[in-house]
Amino acid sequence: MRPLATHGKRITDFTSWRGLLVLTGVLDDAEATDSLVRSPSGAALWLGEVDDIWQMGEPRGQGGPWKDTAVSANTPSDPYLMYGYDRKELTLTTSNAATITVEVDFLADGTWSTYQSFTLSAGETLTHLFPEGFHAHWVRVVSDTATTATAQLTYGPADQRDSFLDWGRELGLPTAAGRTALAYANPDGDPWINLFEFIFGTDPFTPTVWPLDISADGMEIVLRNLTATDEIHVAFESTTDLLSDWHPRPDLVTVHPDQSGVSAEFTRWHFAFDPDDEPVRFVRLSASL
Ligand SMILES: [Ca+2]
Repeated sequence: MRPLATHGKRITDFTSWRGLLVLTGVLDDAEATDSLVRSPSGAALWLGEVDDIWQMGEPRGQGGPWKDTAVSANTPSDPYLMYGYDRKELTLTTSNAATITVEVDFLADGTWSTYQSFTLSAGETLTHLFPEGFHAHWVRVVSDTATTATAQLTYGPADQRDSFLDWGRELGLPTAAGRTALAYANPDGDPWINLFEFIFGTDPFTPTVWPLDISADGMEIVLRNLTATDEIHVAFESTTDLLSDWHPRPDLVTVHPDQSGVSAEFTRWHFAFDPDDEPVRFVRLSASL
């Protein structure tokens, strides 16, 4: 058993047909290719080779044999699959001081070898990165002490998720039509399309009141921390007379000194006004995919 790909696609059904692999869940706006068969009603199927699965995204995942699990001394956990993943990181936590030994079964033949033992104090969390190129088929853990412990593994590059689509899926928003359709939909009919609900961290099903605080010296707003892989670009733009062009003004934006009440995935920003030499300033927030 080994993973071939981790894809994040919404595959609702699959089958084989005349030696081909057939998948459902084609995006409404997917480009026409030789692999797609579309009916007059628009429903589409993907037909390809089983080996095409290798191209759908490097295997990755998170899980493990223990999660806040009450464990007995010297009793190995269930085996957990390790084979086929590239980067492998282990997180161990224990409520009581314990030595937790990681064992691996290299060949899936039931022969367990000690990989390494980790001695943890009560309440300690330890993270261990397996060496590059280390491969085994199964991994399990065993504690020398009865305790409540967690052993979780993070496999593969963690940065290939689409956080915007993940956000939509978790909230039950329709995501089959892709990022753009998700971004522009506005199920609660407030002034904010889903793209801004994602950036503000607001509920796309409940109309949101004006999310800005404005005072004499500037504007405050809490925004989601975006990375390059999110492929969402946010800019503060400004003009002093509405007649000239809007200009991005990153120079006026600073991290607000007060981050109270702001969760780790967000930052409160301050967009500065200067009432002395700029009696009027218009500000807008732009976002693009
Ligand atoms: Ca909305």
